[in-house]
Amino acid sequence: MTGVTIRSSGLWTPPESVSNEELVACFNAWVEQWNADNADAIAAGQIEAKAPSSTGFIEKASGIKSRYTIDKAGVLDIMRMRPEVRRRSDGEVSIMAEAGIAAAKQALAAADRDPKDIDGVICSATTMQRTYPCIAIEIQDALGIEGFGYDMSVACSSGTFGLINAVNAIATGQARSILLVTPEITTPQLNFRDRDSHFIFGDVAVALLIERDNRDQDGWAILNTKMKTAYSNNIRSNFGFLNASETPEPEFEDRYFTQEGRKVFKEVCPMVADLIRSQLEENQLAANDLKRLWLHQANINMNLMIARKVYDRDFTPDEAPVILDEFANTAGAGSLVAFHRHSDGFSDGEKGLLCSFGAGYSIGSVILEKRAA
Ligand code: CO8
Repeated sequence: MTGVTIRSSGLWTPPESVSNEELVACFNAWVEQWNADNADAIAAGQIEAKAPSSTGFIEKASGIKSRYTIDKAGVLDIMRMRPEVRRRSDGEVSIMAEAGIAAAKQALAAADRDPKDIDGVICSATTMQRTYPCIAIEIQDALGIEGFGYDMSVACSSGTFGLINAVNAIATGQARSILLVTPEITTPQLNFRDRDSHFIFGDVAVALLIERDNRDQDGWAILNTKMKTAYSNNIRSNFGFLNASETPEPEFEDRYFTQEGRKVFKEVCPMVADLIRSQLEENQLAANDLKRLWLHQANINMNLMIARKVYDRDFTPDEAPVILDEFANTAGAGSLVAFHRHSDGFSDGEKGLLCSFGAGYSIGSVILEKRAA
């Protein structure tokens, strides 16, 4: 379609990760303490006792076994239960930029490219740690890239929507090459005292180098892109710049991620399967033409259901790889991390599909074809 290629990818993970066992032990210790502190009110029927979490539930309901975090000690401290982040001066590189730069450097090295080869940086992530200047421009500056950079955000579809923006920029001649960076620092946005969601997210950064197609070099040609959004409050965060001015003042917890997980599951799975099937039809492709689906990584059962609907047959783990066990949900980065980790074994001309889905609702889907030099 466009003469655009994903040339390479890069990944950054924080050095520390938290297992389900560690997370649940902390949560349950906090619950025990909370119930003891509120024993009289609970006994009087004024408030309900809190229920413990369980590793068995988490693994079965989500497929998650561990998650990376920027600060394990803070997450597992029952007096705190959120990462502790040292406030950096304006002269220091920001946390999101630092994570993004590490992933971007890996993508550049993998393709043997230099910052002078890059025309623009798109930083696309669920949330930015500040409003301005753009994280993308900070990354651009740190890498010594001429040209432009901008931030964008479409929750869990941030990675694919960012990729599609990069594809469009190259296809229209605005740029010859773009670095897409998706740093997802999610654990500070997660309420580790909420039993329904305390296990869901992890921190990561992923980067893609996107260039004009060049058949002489390895890469992944973009055959087609598709985006869909449909408004829903079922996944929401009310964190924003108005919070400090709002009357009445929002609760501290209001800044966190919340969701109606069951509704999301029921509503999003058919939307995604329908979109992929119609995209394949529009491109005269059959599901069996796809060697692999790199799906958004929110929940293993969602991925199994969507892959089953798309392939309309049993499929192997290799056809729809899952990275939730190690990474948990990494929001907009998930499908790109699955691609980064599992893009081996393709011959020239074989195809795969990258697809994200999540808050908004939003779906971003991209058909790729392997170019082997
Ligand atoms: N331990 C033990 N039991 C539990 C726990 C727990 N931790 N939590 C809930 N339970 C219990 C419930 O109380 C319930 O008990 P009962 O049946 O007695 O009432 C039972 O387990 C079942 O509860 P649920 O129905 O809630 O459980 P589900 O099977 O639906 O699983 C999931 C919950 C895993 C959340 C599942 O619904 C899910 O993953 N849904 C899809 C959600 C999804 O994809 N969301 C996308 C969000 S990501 C996104 O879009 C990006 C947003 C931006 C990210 C920002 C970064 C932070």
